[in-house]
Amino acid sequence: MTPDTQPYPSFRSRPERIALAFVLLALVGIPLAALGYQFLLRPALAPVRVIELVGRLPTSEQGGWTPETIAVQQGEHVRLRITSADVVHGFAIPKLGIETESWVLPGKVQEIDFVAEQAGRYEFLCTVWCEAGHWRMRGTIEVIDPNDAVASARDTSPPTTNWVATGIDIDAEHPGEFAPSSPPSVAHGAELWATLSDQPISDFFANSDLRLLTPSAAFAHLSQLDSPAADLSESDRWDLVAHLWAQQSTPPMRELGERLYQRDCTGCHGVTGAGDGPGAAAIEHTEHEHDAMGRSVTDFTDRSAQAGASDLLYYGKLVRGGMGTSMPYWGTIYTEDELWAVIAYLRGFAFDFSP
Ligand SMILES: [Cu+2]
Repeated sequence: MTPDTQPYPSFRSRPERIALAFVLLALVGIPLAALGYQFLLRPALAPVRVIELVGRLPTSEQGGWTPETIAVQQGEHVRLRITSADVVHGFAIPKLGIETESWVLPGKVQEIDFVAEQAGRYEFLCTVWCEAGHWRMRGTIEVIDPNDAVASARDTSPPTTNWVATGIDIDAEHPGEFAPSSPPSVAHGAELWATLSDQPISDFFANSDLRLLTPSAAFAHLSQLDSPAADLSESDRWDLVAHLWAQQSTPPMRELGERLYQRDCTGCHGVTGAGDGPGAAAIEHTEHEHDAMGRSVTDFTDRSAQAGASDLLYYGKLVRGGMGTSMPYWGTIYTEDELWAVIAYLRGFAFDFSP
């Protein structure tokens, strides 16, 4: 075979081969060295700020987290060493996406390494229902940007939607004028909706913000509108209402809501939403009798109460927290998306979301 007939050029001389080796080395070696520096050498060289954090039952002396406030520099490499002085606790800084992998056990230390990139004030909390005062096991971590005092002081609470302006009294009882006698079926409601294709109804709901409306009010509208929906049975109309509410969220959103609810709310509201968590009884006996408003732990399986509650009412309750009760101000802990996800999941205690 002569050189002219070869289909591809080849490097026959020794200097050419050496030159090629150098080119390849540069092409592969330089990015590798940069990555190695970024992910191996630099973290190893950077100083790590170690913070010891101890959890104690809130009712004990020095109860809660010690320390309760932590300040770190933006971009600083922080290592939290978390332990418990008494019972099983949990630990999370929800808005930084930080959570211990498992329980915080007495005598055992869990380490969490992180770099806080965003200046601001973040709440951390216990994620295991440890006793009636569990909700008090919270503290704040402040991430300081030395060049931006405003950013450092920024509260990470969600922007207050104008639920206050709506004049909703979030502490009042709010039974629905109408309520379903059994959990309305989202799946059946979707089927009915598809067959209705009715202009007055679609127009009405396209122009209403369902977050401001109660299911009871939506049911009343369906019953009054001059449309075939008004001729449906009561239970069918409730299925339509459930379908409309289900449209407000997606399955992944409700899954997120479920994770948060099961982690943060079951202590008092119970696994099935019936307001019968281990904390509920303790609250009734200790705090509740001092609660001038006479509130008790909300039972989300109470269909009348759910029918009378707009999503915005739940939003307000979550953001503000149950002032004077054991409920924290979730507004400083959850993101806006997380707040709406929890609300979407709560509806599942009254509506049947099964396909
Ligand atoms: Cu706890």
